[in-house]
Amino acid sequence: MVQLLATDGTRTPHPELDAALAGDDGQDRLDSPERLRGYYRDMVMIRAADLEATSLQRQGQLGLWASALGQEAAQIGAGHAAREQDYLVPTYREHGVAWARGIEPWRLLEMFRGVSHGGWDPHELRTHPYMIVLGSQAPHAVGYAMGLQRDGVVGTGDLTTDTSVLALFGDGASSEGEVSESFTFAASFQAPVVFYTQNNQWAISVPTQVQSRVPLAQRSRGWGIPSVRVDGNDVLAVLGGIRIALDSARAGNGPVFVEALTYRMAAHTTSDDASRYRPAAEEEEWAAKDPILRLRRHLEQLGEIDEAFVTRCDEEAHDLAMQLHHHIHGMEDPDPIGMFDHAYAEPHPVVAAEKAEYLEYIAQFEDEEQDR
Ligand SMILES: Cc1ncc(C[n+]2csc(CCOP(=O)(O)OP(=O)(O)O)c2C)c(N)n1
Repeated sequence: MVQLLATDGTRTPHPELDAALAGDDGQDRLDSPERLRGYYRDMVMIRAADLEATSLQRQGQLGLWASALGQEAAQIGAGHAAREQDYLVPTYREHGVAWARGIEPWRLLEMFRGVSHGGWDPHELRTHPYMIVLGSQAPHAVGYAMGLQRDGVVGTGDLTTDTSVLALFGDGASSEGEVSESFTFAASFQAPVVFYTQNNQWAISVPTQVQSRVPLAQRSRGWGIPSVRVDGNDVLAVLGGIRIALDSARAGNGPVFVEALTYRMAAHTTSDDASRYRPAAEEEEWAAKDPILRLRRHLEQLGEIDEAFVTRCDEEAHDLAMQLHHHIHGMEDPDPIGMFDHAYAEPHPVVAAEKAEYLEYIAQFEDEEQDR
């Protein structure tokens, strides 16, 4: 397993990843103190948003919340490893990835409230809408990547236009047939796609050992897809590992599989009680490997963080949580008729007929209202 930051924050040299973290010619290193502080702030912000979302669900303001607690490094590292033009295909738990791509957290919460049909413009933010169907990310990503090949934006040598796709899915989803089929197509066509599994150890109540008898990273090798396992609680290992994989794919070398070993610190969702199936000792063991604490220790060792910065991050995170709280509490219910407006870009006779029928249906309640 590739690790650059030990649990106590000590950095281990790694020639290949260190070179990847050097960044592009004429630009800052991806591990410069300023950027490290940025990743720290990102992780603190997204954790605060996550905890607030859980509270909002408990207050009846969200239908459900899938927490990414503990996976902040695996997500912030991946989000920043992608270049601007890359296309990301996320699951339903990628709040850190979304943050790194510039998606405001309230857009995620609106979806979990059930009042938004997608949340953001996937073309503008180069990030696909969340998808809850396990494994569906993989064929979407491969198809998109094959399209990029046909558009001629792979392997030209221009890092600002050559494009890769990052397909995100969980350890449980990696057992889905769709992922195997996607490996086949990606390998056959040498598509510019990186498959990325955050192995958070549990697929609801099923542990990873039951999903696979070998480390997940090995699974793609039968397809001839090279793979690497990185420490998912080490933001630099994730950042470097995925940057190398995406750059290799965009250069035309075909797909890569990256497994990040991490831990889902919370329950599967707010509908789940992890204490029913997960030993408390395991949770404690992983709490000691907290990704935010690890980066903070590293910054302390470098002498590049002080109390004032930590306090400022905490205050900003608190403000973000309060903004989310007020935004969600103050939300009006959307007009239900709006759901027909976003099915197709252009008018469609079936949707038009359904809309007319629905308008007629809700009109009867308005009549009843007037009669009363
Ligand atoms: C095709 C499909 N089967 C089953 C489900 C129900 N389901 C939702 S999440 C989940 C577990 C997923 O675990 P994993 O892929 O490890 O991702 P994690 O939730 O841990 O991030 C299941 C079985 C689903 N959403 N889609």
